[in-house]
Amino acid sequence: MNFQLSVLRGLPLPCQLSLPRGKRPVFIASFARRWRGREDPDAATANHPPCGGDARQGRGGQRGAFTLAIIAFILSALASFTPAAAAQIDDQFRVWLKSDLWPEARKRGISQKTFDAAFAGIKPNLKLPDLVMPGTRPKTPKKQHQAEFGSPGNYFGPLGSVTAGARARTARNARTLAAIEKRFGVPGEVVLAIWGRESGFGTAKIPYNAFEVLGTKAFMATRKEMFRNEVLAALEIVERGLADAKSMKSSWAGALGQPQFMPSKYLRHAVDFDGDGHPDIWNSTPDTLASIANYLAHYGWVKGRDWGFEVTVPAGVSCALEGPDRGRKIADWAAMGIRRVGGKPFPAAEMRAEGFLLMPAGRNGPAFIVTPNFYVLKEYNQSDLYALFIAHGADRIAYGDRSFAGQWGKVDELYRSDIAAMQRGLEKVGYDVGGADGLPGFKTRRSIGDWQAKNGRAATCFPDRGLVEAMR
Ligand SMILES: [Ca+2]
Repeated sequence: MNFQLSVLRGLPLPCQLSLPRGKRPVFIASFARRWRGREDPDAATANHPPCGGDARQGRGGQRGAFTLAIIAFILSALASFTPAAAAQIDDQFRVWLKSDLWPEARKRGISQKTFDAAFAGIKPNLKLPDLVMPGTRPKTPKKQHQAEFGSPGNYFGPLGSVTAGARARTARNARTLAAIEKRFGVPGEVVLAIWGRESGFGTAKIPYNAFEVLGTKAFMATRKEMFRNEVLAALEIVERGLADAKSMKSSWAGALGQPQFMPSKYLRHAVDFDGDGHPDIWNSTPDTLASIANYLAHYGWVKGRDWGFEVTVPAGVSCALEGPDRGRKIADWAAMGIRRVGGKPFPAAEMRAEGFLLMPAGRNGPAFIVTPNFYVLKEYNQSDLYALFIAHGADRIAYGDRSFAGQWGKVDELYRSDIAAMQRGLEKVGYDVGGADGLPGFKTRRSIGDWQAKNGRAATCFPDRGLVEAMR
């Protein structure tokens, strides 16, 4: 039943059958055939479109029966239609595998044996999010599937379980973590925080077959090309004997194992650290922890540098100065009046090095001076809040629980489509928002601040309803 409903969610209703013939998806055509099959002049539904404004309702007492007949018809049509539609998508998927994906896989050195093993019994999983039914157009998502760009303060809810879970595992993994820090230069608490955040230290269920998820998404997701590369990388993992196809479990987004690596990241960064020759990020804790550290090392983790510091920013320093491309010596930020919270000075070695202003909620939340290591954390997940969660969580694991000194203010709840519209408005008047994607990243935040200052408003560097309205 769930399966049928999930198929139906993505389907146009019968009133949308009048697509141009060339663009009509196969399964809609089949629905149309069935619909036409019911066009009996004697039936209550005769000449009556299933929805739309042309319903002739002049039949008085027949109206109730008419409505019931419509409902009965739709229910029976849907009941018989759904499995057929699903079967047609399955067929299209098999054709795509054979005639589209397989030739490219073969060119990349994947054997028939590997390909067949990976896709044996695999059907598209139509319950996955962000799918585009064959022959239809993607819709702009209104709801946020992932929490990273929601209300900033809410993001830190799971911090307690991550820090407690990490502390409970520190002693048990102390030798491994020390060996990892020695080899990769990444502190154990950072690795633990990522492990906890990504998979609850390996306790989270990672239930999907990676080939089902990646195959479905490469076939029919909004970002097909990205997933096509990932499914090919997943095939390479099997081809090289690093993992077998059936044990490659992933999230609904196709991220593998306890560190939640996409397959291409696995190929580049997963390492064997327990000595059995296989980088097993599904079952081996040493492999999982070392692979996380190796990932960060590859992206340039600077050994011996902190990730950053919470600070206070004087009113005279613009929030629009934030961003990884606007670095200054931390001593220069200090000279502008920026201070660490709690009264400690910046460490002397850090004062001489480069730092960056970070204000994830603009003037509406805590502020930070971060180091390049913060941006290495963002390579794991392109969200300031994610990186801050890991960084702050690592501090708590190492130094004990403490909260941010700054308060996360209340922010207007906005849909991504609202923010995207505001971003397009800013783009129209010449601001760089890093792409109108509905996500308030640093380019959007500082462009907001610059626009506000130029238009005589208080610079908050964060989207709000008033701004969305002003940009319409
Ligand atoms: Ca291993």
